[in-house]
Amino acid sequence: MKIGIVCYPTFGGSGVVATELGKALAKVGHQVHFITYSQPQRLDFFNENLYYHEVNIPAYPLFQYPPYESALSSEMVHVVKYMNLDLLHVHYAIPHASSAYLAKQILAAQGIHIPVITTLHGTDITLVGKDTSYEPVVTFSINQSDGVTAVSEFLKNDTYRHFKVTKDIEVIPNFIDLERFKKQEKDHFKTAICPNGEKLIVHTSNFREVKRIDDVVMIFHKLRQHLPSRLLLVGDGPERARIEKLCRQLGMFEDVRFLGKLDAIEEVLSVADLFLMPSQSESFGLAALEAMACEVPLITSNAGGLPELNVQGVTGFMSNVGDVDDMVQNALHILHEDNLPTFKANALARAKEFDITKILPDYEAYYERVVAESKALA
Ligand code: GMT
Repeated sequence: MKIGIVCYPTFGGSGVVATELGKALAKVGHQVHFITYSQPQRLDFFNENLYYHEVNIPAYPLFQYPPYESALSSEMVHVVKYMNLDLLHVHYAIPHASSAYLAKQILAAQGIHIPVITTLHGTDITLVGKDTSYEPVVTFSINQSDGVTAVSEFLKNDTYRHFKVTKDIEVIPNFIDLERFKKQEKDHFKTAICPNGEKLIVHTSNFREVKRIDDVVMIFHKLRQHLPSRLLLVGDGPERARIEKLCRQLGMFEDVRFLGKLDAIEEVLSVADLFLMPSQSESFGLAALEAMACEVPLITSNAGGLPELNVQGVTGFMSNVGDVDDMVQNALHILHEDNLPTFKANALARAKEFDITKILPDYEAYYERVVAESKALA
């Protein structure tokens, strides 16, 4: 199949899923065309089936806001037409699904029919999409898509709860490449960070409010009063400066390291003992799955789709959002020497259920179904 993938190219989970999906599809022989405004972060290798088309947004002094959506629709039209695509798969409702709708109409006027699949990732629904500034566009473009997927049952139900969506939504969860995300021998790194055998706690995110990084810091603050430990914070975003200040105020700056954005996150996860994700809302929790694949158990909130990933008392524990004390008690239980090896093994076993080789066929089957249905309707 010839598939166009439209995504945000940055470190965000939706861009990571879209890029890893495209890479995996290319490896099994599909031709994949990425259409976005800059090279996706994880599009980092050559494959004869992979193409990258950059959306060009000409500068014009009259525009306070460059019309990215129009440029994106135009690029979709060009790529569908000249590369003869069978399908457009857009990740994130706004503006990708709405731009795809426009591209589809332009192409239809030229006698070309292109089915569009929209994948909902979370914040496009749970946060920004509900805002009245976007809601009508989100609802319309989901309903106009030929196929819609969501990354968890939670997100599917939340979409139906908050939008007048009439389309069937197929749940296809996030996945993991276990060849890349696996525990590696990085003991020198562990010794450098934890020279006296301290436990290593890790959090990775894009440092937005929804991640509740204050809770990460407070969990660690309380934990280190019982157990010698160190905290690694990976990623960057709007909350980082404030969180650095908080760590200084709590007098624990020496035990917390901010690593910024890292490509080789699996190397850090390889030496971690515990992963924290106390999010306010989380449609799936890809970063937690990456940790599990590297044999790291979880302390998470029970928000959103996290109960579909983290198995209570098996791969880690979940607590109500903001219940820092409960999270600390559970962290101490996991980190106890008698328990840690079992939690680590369980985390890996659970991650294997989301192996990309298991999830990829679900996407392929869904593509074939949607293309066949839309041909029948054309
Ligand atoms: O987690 C983020 O803040 C990034 C965000 C995004 O919009 O790219 O990730 C969302 O999509 C991921 C991939 O499907 C999910 O694993 C994340 O749970 C989801 N984030 C939230 O729901 C907050």
